[in-house]
Amino acid sequence: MKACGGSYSPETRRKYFISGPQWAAAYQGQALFHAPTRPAIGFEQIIRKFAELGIGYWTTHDTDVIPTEALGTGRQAEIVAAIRKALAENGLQCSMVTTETFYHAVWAASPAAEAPGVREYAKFRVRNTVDIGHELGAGFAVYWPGSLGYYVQGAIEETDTLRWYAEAINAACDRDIEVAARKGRPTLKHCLEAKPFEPQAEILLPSSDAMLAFIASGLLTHPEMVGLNPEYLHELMWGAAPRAVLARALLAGKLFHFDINDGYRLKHDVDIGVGLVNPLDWMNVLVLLRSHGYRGPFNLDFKPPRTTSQFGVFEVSFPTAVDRFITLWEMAGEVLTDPVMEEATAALRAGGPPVDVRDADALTAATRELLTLHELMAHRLFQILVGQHRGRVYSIG
Ligand code: 3MF
Ligand code: MG
Ligand code: MG
Repeated sequence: MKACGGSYSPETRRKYFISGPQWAAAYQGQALFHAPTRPAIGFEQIIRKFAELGIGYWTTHDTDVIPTEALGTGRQAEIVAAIRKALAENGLQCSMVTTETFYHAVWAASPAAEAPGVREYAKFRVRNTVDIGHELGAGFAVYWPGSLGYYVQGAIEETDTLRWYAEAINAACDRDIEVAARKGRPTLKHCLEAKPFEPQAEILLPSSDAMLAFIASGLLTHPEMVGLNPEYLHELMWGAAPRAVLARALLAGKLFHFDINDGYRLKHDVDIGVGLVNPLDWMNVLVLLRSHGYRGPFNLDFKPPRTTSQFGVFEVSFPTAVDRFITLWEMAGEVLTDPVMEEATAALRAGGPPVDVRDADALTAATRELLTLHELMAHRLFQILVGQHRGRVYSIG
């Protein structure tokens, strides 16, 4: 780590709205087909480590720390009090809570299963998560319906399932309005997170765009409270351009929260640390977000590799992920004020010399040379990424 250099101080890291998930730090390396490679670790230790590193926000599933059978009981209240204490002692805030609706066997047929009892249980779970969120001072609630779908075709009716799923989201929003009013707090921002596959084979809301359509479908009683938590890799998984996905969310006013990580197109959910696979695309994503005033949260939803030790999780995985994010964010700021990019953008927007706008051939000729700037701009972005714009050179002599 010393040889790598370039680390930001915890004080600097705390200035960014970067959150550390309980589940990412506690991940033991037990991916599908893999046994764990790291020992278990509790929330007190994780919160303390995040504080030392300068990760100012903590996020959690309802069942990351509270056992499923303790949800909604006095035991939950005790655990939530212990979490509040740990957060306060370490100067951290809980920014987001999320309901686990994919792991427990009760979700085998999804949180919107045919059985009315399962659906009532799903409502209990999301309402209870809203309660926990308000107790912990969170501003966001996330829903990842990873089991909303099927393995075998024709058994479930998609329109019924989606209506039933909407009922759970409506229950969460109604509870939120009630609790927020009682506590004198703002309501939470409810964020849907899409993933195209895994763990369910076919997923009913597989992309952020599908979720935008769901939010606008008329099924939600409070669509204004519901937006998106896109995840960078989840969009790559179906072959999308993440920046274009984010642009569509921004236009709809629905970019509430963002899960940051990296990985490969059209592959499974490898959850690699932000910027390790696609740093150029990541820089460009942050250019878009900065230019539209999005300032977070940025949730580190990655998985420290199985080859990284538990010591390495806190000495290498988390600090390097945070520092790459900060570097990419600052580079994105440089892109926005770069004179070459500014001049090229202005020239492109000015267009070529005036010609008859009904004459396609004349228009083509007028902009032909100008459009070479697209490739020049891509080259300039690469130079900014590797520092050549500041005079870093590689050639000898
Ligand atoms: C799955 C995910 C999830 C969600 C989490 C929050 C474990 O691929 O990305 O992380 O982000 O469930 O809703
Ligand atoms: Mg995620
Ligand atoms: Mg994921």
